[in-house]
Amino acid sequence: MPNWEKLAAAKADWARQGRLLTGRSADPATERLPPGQELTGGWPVLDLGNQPVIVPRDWSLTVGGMVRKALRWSYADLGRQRQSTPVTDIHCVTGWSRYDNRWQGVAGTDLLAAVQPRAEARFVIIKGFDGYTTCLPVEDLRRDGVLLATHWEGAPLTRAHGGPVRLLVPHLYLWKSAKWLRQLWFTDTDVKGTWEARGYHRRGDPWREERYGSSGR
Ligand SMILES: Nc1nc2c(c(=O)[nH]1)N[C@H]1C(S)=C(S)[C@@H](COP(=O)(O)O)O[C@H]1N2
Ligand SMILES: [Mo]
Repeated sequence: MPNWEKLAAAKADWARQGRLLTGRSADPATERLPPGQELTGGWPVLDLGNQPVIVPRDWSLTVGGMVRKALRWSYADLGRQRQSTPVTDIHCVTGWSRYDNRWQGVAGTDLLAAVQPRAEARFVIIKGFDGYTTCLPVEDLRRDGVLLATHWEGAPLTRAHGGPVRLLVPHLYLWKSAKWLRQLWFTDTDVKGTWEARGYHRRGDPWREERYGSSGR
């Protein structure tokens, strides 16, 4: 069995077992560490195990679907957009959180302003160059700290962490933050991605412990 299938099977088991669930939700305004999480100083690497080699010259992002202005940005195009430098915590569904990450890139709000999603676009399907997919409500792209990230702690994002460009959605579990970002596709339907199809939650809010499958959707 390839390694990623072992990981997928293990993580599907965790979803069935409800691993790490405390049964408690928390208010991000008063509790910095979401329920069931542990603080880490390092930055673990988690992915399907086939980290694509993409040099900035070969990277581009396509954005399409239900938008008024579909676009394709090269790495240089991305660098010409307004740059944002949020500092965010990150939270992985496997149980670790890391505080105070300094990022640089293009804010989700600036991307939305450029593509102008149509009113019927309610979700965005996100694809990575390794074949990974995930899906989010469009309004989650408007939140503070959401970024097409090119830099972390003042240096270009490493390949292991999704360089040259990854998505960052810091208010949701990190599986929504696709590495080696390739495409954003706006749609009217919620589509299950790599982990959502294996028992993980459609939205993934750490303070609500939305680790695993949501009911009624
Ligand atoms: N393209 C891609 N993005 C991905 C993944 C992946 O396998 N492929 N794994 C996700 C998961 S499950 C996690 S926890 C985070 C891990 O990011 P890190 O390796 O930078 O910590 O990336 C997410 N983004
Ligand atoms: Mo993950």
